[in-house]
Formats: sequence, C-alpha cells, structure tokens
Amino acid sequence: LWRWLRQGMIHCPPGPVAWPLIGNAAQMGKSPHVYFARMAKKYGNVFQIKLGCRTVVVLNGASIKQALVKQGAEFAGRPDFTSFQYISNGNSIAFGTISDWWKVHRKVVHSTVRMFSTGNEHTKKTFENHVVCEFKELLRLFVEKTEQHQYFQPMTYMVVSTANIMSAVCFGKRYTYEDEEFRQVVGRNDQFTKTVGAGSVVDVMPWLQYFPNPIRTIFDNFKQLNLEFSTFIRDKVVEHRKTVQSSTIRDMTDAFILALDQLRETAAGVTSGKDYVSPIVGDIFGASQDTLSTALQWIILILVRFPEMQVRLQQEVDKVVDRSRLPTIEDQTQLPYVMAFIYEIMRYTSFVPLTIPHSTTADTSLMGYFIPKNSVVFVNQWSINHDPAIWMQPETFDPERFLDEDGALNKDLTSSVLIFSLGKRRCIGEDLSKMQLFLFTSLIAHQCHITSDPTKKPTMDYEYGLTLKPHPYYISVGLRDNMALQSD
Ligand code: HJJ
Repeated sequence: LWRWLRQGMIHCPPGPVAWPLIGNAAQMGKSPHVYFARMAKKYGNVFQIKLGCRTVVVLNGASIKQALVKQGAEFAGRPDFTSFQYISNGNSIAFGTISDWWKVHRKVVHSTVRMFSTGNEHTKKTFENHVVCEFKELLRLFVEKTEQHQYFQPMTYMVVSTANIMSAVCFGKRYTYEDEEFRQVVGRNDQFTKTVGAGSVVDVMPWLQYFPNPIRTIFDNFKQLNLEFSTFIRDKVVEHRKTVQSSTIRDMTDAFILALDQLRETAAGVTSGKDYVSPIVGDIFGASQDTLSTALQWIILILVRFPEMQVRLQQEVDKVVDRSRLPTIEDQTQLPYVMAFIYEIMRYTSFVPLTIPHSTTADTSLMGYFIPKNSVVFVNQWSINHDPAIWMQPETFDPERFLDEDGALNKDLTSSVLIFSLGKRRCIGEDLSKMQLFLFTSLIAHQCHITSDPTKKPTMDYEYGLTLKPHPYYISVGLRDNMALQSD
C-alpha cells in the first residue's frame, strides 16, 4: 500500500483545507455530525479532516458498513485519547482497544447481559418487573410535582429512574430521588458525554491540559466525576465479593464476579489480584443509565411537542391493553405504532450521532483510499439516519414511515436505522434497550397524559456530545386513571 501511495496509484482521502494548530476544529461548530454530512456531500462518504494534531478519517453512508462489517478487524481499534485513560482507570471495555482478553471479556459481558434481560421468558419477566416498579415510582413523583408546581423539569428524575433500573439489575438496590450520593454519581452525564464525544477538544489538543483555561476546567471535572463513579462501582463490587455464593446469583455483579473469576482461573491456574469486574460493571451501568435516560428525555419531549402522536399511542395501547392490567413485553407484537414511534425517535434524534471513536489496527484501504495504521476514525451514524436516498423527508418526525399499508412494522426499514453501531464494536445492550424503551413508552401511553407549558414550547435544540442531550424543558403530568398507583 505504501508503494502504491508513493507511485500515486492510491491516495489519502480528500477533505477541507485545515488551519494551522487547530485544523478544522473551529468549522465543526455545535453539530459536528451535520458538518460532517455536509462535507460528505462535497468530498464523498470517506473524507479526512485535521483536528488539532490529529488526522481524522470520517466515515459516512455506505462506507460505514464496508469498514465496520466487511473490514471489521482493521477498524475495531480505539485511539489512545487522553480522556479514555480516565474512564475506569483506562480499563473500560467500551473505550479500550482490542486484545485477546478483550474479545473473551466482551463475549462474557454479552451473554451475562442477556441472562439478566432478554435471555428467556423468566429473565424477561424479572427485567420487566424492574421497569414497571421504577415506572410507578416515577409516575408517582411526576404527579406529585405537577400538584406542587403545575409545570416542572423532569430531567434529573428520569436519570435517577433509569439508573435505578440498572442499579436493581446490577446491584439489587434502588435509591430514592433525594439520595445525594446517587445523584452525584449519575447526575453528571452531560459532563461525561461532552468530554468523550467525537471531536472533544482535549483529545486532539492535549496541550490545553497544561495551563489554566475553560477546557482544562471541564477536563478536571471529568477526571473528578470518573474517580467518584469508579469508587462507587468498586465499593459495590467489594461488598458483593464478601458475600457472593455460586449457588445463589443475586444480581449482575455476582454473575460477573463468578464468570470472570472462573475464566481467569481456567486460563492462568490462579486469579491475579487485578480487578476485572469493576470496569465491566462500570461500562454496563454507566452506558445504560446515560443512554436510556437520554432516550427517555427525547421521548417525553417529542410526546409534548406532537400531542396528536401521544393520542395515537394511547389509542393503540388502549385497543390491546384494557384498564385491568398494565402493558407487558408480550404485547409488543401487537403494538406496531409504539415500536414505529421508538424507531423514529432513534432515527430522527440520532442521539448517538457519532459512535465512540474508532482507530485502524493496520494499514488498510477503504473505498479506494489509503488509511494508515492507528488513524482516528469517526463513524457518522447520523448521516445514514438522515440520508434522503433512504428516507423520505428525513427532517420530518413521522413514525408512520415505518408502517406498511396493513399497519405492520416494516422490518427492512427499521433495520436501516443506525444507532447501536455495527461489527465488532456494536452495542451489547441493544435488545435490553429496545425492550426497556418499549415498556416505558407503552406504560406512559397507558397511564398518563403529558403536556408542556403553552407559554414555553420546548425546542429540539441539544448539547452535542457522545449522546445529544435536549435542552431543559417543563412538563405537566396528569393520570388517565389511578390504576398504576393504587396496586401494591
Ligand atoms: C460511564 C456517564 C460514567 C462509565 C464507564 C466507566 C460504556 C453512549 C455510547 C456508549 C456508552 C459508552 C459507555 C459509557 C460508560 C459513565 C457514563 C457518566 C463513568 C464511567 C455510545 O459509562 O457520567 O459517568 O466509568
């Protein structure tokens, strides 16, 4: 490849002209994914930019599947970004580069997550119960806040609520909305997401760490939050280790301790002193609460912006679920509009616009361009979800696009939505997420009616990061009847 490059038979990807020192960083603006989609129109799906000291290859549209699936091994690395070194002390599976152990651990994590969610009928019911219990607590709080203030900001409650679902699964414990320690641990997702998102400034201009400036302050906060987050997780794992028994696996942390200890013992004959469990529990708990609370914030925002869709959801759920019971997982096949709504939330908001940055593990070529080993690679998921060649009027929010003439879910189209990535780095929690979002959405539709302050209509604006966070908004929640709050 290098010889072809010298002989001019293969070229580096084209791209916009870069400024000295900062490169194209200033051009990205507040929505790098939109800027990248615009550059893809000009230079093609594979182009290259300069961010500070780094050359970054940006993948859009069809080049994504080619790279992540067909040439999966070459594109499965992670760059050695400064910020990644502070996540679980540099031992995160999601942010760490690949190795032989990485592959084994990922398999164990995937099957363990399934064992506590979509694995079988029994695990599904247990998971469903966690979601329903947490939904009831959230609804109780929403009604109380509405009585007190009429309109209130629901964001932090949704974070605690989704974190509680995974806390029940991981640790067998839920926290109250007032718990200060828990709010400290899960209440800083906006800071986390800003610092690890593709194009984060410290990662491409590391010299900013070395003198006082606003970027350094953000980075110092990021380090602090990761320290506190890791301590919280490690304490939980230590507590579990004291009482774990292979005869009764209480929760996901128990399962990880047993599975990973056994793995290491079979491999090495002894267990080394290293803690392999905490970084994994950190990834699972951190990723699920950050992403699912963001999804829920977008869902409720869209529900109040499009009241007619909220009514349509209520009508569909009412047809299948009467007032004597709550929606369950088994209802999913009969609620295509609910699923279409969830897919449209994922497509339209694309709230993970770019994946966690990748890097190449070898010199390679893609769509005819040369890409050297250790190149930083950004994967623009948003570009697929808003491609006019795939979607009619991509900038319109319309769940119906996923339904065929008979009102059934169009599986070809739903699988065209890209938000869980592809290939060796694709999301482990996809099935768990879809199940949880289905339950939450149908429970909301069945149980309550949500409205916004007519004088303060919420905007669709967001803060960019690994996940896009909608700006704060106010809602009011009324019960359709009193059923969910009366039982148990
Ligand atoms: C966290 C929020 C954290 C970890 C992990 C160790 C695995 C959104 C996408 C993927 C999710 C990526 C993962 C995130 C891990 C968080 C999250 C926070 C500390 C953490 C594409 O999540 O505030 O702190 O430490």
